[in-house]
Amino acid sequence: MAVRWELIQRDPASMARRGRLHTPHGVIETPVFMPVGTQATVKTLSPEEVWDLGARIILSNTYHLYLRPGHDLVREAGGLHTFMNWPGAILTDSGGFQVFSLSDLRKITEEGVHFRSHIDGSSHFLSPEKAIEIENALGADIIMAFDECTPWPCEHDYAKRSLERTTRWAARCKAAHARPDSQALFGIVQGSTYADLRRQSAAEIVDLDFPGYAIGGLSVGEPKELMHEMLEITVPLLPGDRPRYLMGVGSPEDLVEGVWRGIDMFDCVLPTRIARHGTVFLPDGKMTVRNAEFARDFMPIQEGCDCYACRNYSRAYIRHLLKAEEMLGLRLCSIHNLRFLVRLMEEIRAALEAGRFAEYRREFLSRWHAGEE
Ligand code: PRF
Ligand code: ZN
Repeated sequence: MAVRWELIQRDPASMARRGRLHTPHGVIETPVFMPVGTQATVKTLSPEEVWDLGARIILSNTYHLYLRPGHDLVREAGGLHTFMNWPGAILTDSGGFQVFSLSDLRKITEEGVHFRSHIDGSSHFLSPEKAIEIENALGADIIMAFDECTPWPCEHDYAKRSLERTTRWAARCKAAHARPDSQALFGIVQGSTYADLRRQSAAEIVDLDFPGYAIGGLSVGEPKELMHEMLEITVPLLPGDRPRYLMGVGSPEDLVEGVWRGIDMFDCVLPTRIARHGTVFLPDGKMTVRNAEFARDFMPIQEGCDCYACRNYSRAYIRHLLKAEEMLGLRLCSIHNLRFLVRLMEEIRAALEAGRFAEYRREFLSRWHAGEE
């Protein structure tokens, strides 16, 4: 079955829309947040726990699974879904970001990227063809083109040469893709924070005709206003009948602002990463439950939250677990943070359906910013 995105509703007040992503592993309502399972596991949680908090699609990584345990082994296991026992949909990133942020001694050529593994220093080579071969073997429902994510800031001249190479690589990815009927290959727009380069990249990538489009190279240290500006320039250039994915974003306010500007899909390590430091999302900003002030606080992390952690445990108990370096503490904070973002997207979809997303956004942001500042 081909992966297909269906437009359900457009918001008259913004660029936001609701849709449905049909995949061989279920139908996913969009806008959607995808928890990250880099090593074929959403850190500290079982697939059942990820499913129970409402996630129906997760992200995994070509770079990591290629290095360890190897894509041949995953294929032999029957693919990533079977290997990790995840019944929902999976999207794999191509390595076009991780190879630049994690590996050592990179050398980029037209052919691809030579690099050394961050695990054992061994030498490897990733190219558009190799990345697609790995993604075909992993068998995710959505696979990403192999791109270069430029750092920020980045010279205009370099960003232009890089995005043009990313376009040539995208064409090579499309040609190398062996399973277009069961795995949707998404193109990625680059162009750093230059309006002209974002327009050029969007035009070139759209010209290659992908079933979905990602916006890469953002949330890499640039000011938020620049990210918003790049979204406002790029989104209108993407076809309205295809899903749009903002890679590696983000925080609760980034999700609300991204949906407002026309984004349908997000992923980010933030909820699970901050959980490991004992930091949790609340409607009025982040809170570090590990702090001493919560030692005798017998309230749940968030009053009224329907997550497993908040239904059963107190801040005082979770703080104790974190201080004692007990794994359950990390698990409970991760469950709460992921449920917070999954529920945020449920609320956004409901607000869109009811025609009150503008109001929802205003109220969410005023509360969030009041707490964060
Ligand atoms: N490219 C790829 N993966 C990514 C990014 C990108 O630009 C980003 C940037 N925020 C996160 N993950 N392939
Ligand atoms: Zn909770």
